[in-house]
Formats: sequence, structure tokens, C-alpha cells
Amino acid sequence: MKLDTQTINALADRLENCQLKQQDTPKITDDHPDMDWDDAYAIQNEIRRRKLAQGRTVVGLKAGLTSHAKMKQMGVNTPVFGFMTDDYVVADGGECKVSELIHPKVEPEIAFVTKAELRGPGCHIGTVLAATDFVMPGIEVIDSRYRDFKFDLKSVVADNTSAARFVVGGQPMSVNDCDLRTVGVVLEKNGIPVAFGAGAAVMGHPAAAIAALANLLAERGECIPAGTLILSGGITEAVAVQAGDNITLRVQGMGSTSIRFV
Ligand code: OOG
Ligand code: MG
Repeated sequence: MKLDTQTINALADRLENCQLKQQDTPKITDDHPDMDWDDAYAIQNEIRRRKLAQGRTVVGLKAGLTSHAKMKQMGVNTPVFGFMTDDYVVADGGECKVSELIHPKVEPEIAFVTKAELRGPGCHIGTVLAATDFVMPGIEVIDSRYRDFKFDLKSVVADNTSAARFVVGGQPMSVNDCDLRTVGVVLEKNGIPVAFGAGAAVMGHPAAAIAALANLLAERGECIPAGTLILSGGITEAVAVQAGDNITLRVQGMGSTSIRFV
């Protein structure tokens, strides 16, 4: 750790306020170029602690920057991990208020729901598939608190990996009934297909992103409990949205899920 507790708390405060007031901020490594990974996750943990203290509950976990398309779009090269709270949930087909966000974008993802605990180190695709209850289509709404989505990895980890809203839906599927590498996804904006991909875009297999999360949590003595929803990361580049946009994600064999921006 390079930052003291007071600085960690101040940075968590700054990022939390940006989220609450829909204001952006320059990336925090501009002021703290020496901060390390532990500092970055400590800031994210402080944001989580504050939300829990305000009565929020954690309803899911997320992996991000797990596909080449996303890494290239954001100019980074390592996956990152964050959490989602109950106020981030949008019902399938439901509304998301753009006025509550800064500059939202959507990502097509495969959501996993676990039926057994996943505890690293050493988790791999096999352990993840054995522990998965089902998978389903998920649209993540990301909203970096950083100006123009310009950040480096430590800054984005501190900002809870841009997490803002998400929707899951469609037809839950057993991982035994599909090949998650070749499963196709189509993201539609106002009825027009705008992004396409296959599951393998995420680390060769979306389950590899879940394994990486379990192995990272193990370094802190944490695990992924049974019954956890996890977003495995955007398969394509993120797509900017504005009020009036209708977004639908279709995943091969898993139906579709939608969200309306108002
Ligand atoms: C960081 C979050 C990325 C994903 O699925 O790749 C992410 C960002 O691009 O703002 O959630
Ligand atoms: Mg995402």
C-alpha cells in the first residue's frame, strides 16, 4: 500500500460523490501516480463499505476488461473486478434514467449464477462450470466516473470498474446445453444490430473470467458463495446510449433481455 487510510477514504468519497451527483472527475492516478493495486482495491472496498452502511446490499459481482475488444477500446491489458448493489438492478425490459448517470454505455455479457462455492486459488474453467447453476443474457450499463471514460487500470478498479446498472433476463440455460465459446450474441440499439460476437471473445471462454475472479478473491481470503450472480465481461466494445434508446441483447439459445433509456 502506498496511500494512507485518510487518502483512501478521501478518494472513495470523491468517486462516490461523482456517482451521486452525476459529475465526472480526472482519473485519480493523475494526483497519485504511485498508488498500487492494493490501494485501488482498498478504495473500491471503502466505496462498498459506505454503500452497505447506507443500507444497500451487494447483489452480484462483475469481471471487466476481459475481452480483447474492451481492452483495445480502453487501452488496457488486464481484467478487473467489481461489485453491483441492489440499486443497480433494472428489471428485464425496464427503464434506466439517463439523468441519474454521467455518460452511460452498454455491454453484451453472459451472466453466471453459481450453485456451489467457488474458492481459489487454482479455479479453472472446469471448476467454474461444475459450480454454475445456469447462465443467461446480461446487459451491463457502465458509467465511468472519469472524464470521457479516460482511465488506467488502477483508477478504474478504484471506481468499482465503472459499474452503474445491469439487467439480466431471457432463458436461463444449463452450461451442459451450450458451448459458451461459440455461443453467438447480437446487441441491438433501436432495432438495429450494432455489435456482434461469440463467447470466446472473453478470455477464450467466459468461465475463465469467473475463475480469474475466484482466484483474485482468494488472495484476500474471500470466495464466491453459492447463489452469486456474476457478469463475465463485455464481449464487444461498449456502445454509448442516450435517452430514448432501446437496447436488446440476444444470446444464442438463451432468448433476449432488454433495457430502455429514458
Ligand atoms: C470498465 C468496465 C469494463 C467490461 O465488461 O469490460 C467492463 C470500463 O470500460 O469502463 O465492465
Ligand atoms: Mg462489463
